[in-house]
Amino acid sequence: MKIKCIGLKKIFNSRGEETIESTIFSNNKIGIGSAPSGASVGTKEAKLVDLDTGLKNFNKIKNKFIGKFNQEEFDLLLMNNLEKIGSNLTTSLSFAFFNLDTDKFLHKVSGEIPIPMGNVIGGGVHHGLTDIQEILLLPVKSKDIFEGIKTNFAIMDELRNKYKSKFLGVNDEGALVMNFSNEEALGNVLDIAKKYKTKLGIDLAASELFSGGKYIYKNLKIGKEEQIDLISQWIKDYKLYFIEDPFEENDISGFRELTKRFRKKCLICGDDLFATQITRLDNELANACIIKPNQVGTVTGALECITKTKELKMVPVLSHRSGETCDSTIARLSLLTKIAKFGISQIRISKLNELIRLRDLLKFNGKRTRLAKL
Ligand code: 2PG
Ligand code: MG
Repeated sequence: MKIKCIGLKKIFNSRGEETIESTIFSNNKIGIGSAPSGASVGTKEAKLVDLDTGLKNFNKIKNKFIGKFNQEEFDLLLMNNLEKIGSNLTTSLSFAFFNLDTDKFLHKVSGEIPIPMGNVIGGGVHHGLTDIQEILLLPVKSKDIFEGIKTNFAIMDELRNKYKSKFLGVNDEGALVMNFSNEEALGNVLDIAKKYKTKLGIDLAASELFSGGKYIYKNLKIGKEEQIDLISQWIKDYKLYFIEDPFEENDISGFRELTKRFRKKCLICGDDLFATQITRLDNELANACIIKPNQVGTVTGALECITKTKELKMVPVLSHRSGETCDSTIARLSLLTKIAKFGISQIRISKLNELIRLRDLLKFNGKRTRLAKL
């Protein structure tokens, strides 16, 4: 791919924060990409640089990016300059390059569309009342992607209507803010989800709860051992099938013990733990891995992590961030994974609708499409 010109501009994400949109011009093609941003950010994520500094530094080296590249070469050049330009720029530029031509990528994928996993109740640092950052729905019995998205919306609607007086609004990710304790939230969602044959998950984002050697909840302060017991109890009581970051990112023994106990029954998933870095992957600590391209900084880094995750017999989960734009690159990348964690409502719908579009495109290319099975 021959790059003729690159344009960068500031735009806004769903939280009203500034981010970068990159436009890359090739011979007769244009690729556009923008970077999301997290609120519960792991310490192992690719380096962020203040946007204005990143832009200033990129302008000094922009010429190096004009010419002929493939994705790996382009991304390597970006990573060599990560310290100066930051992951916001590298991600948006890498997405833009990828979007110049997605035909080859789409020819390589199977017809499997990932299950849309979305958070119905939100809390933690994404704003909300529960300590649990996300209560997640996994419509595993849905026939196809359209039905899966519809099921998540139906459960969300039913929950809001049933508990009208407890509904306080929506949070950063468009999830409901409900006046429930953690256990009430889990129990009430489970009651409704059961009717729709939908499995439940959580993202505890536990690094955000951990301080001074303790996990600190609104009404509870516990040590590492008790945390393992609490999560084990929740898995049993609320039939949790997916548990993301139940421990802070350095609580290796917690991850190891929970995975030992439950690896056959459910997905124990590392987000801050692995930070989409292949060198951090370990299938004794978890059997699933969150893939967030901006944690590693490029499409190439994310693809490598998906491949390694599969080699280790772990389940890769392509995920959005809490601050998002309408960029739908991750919908395309998620075709290599079994679960797409894109939220349910509001701006999140841009990526979910892209999955519906991709389903039809793949069908048009002669592939037999189906929703992934876990
Ligand atoms: C997470 C994400 C997305 P954030 O923790 O998995 O839901 O949140 O982007 O704030 O890290
Ligand atoms: Mg997470």
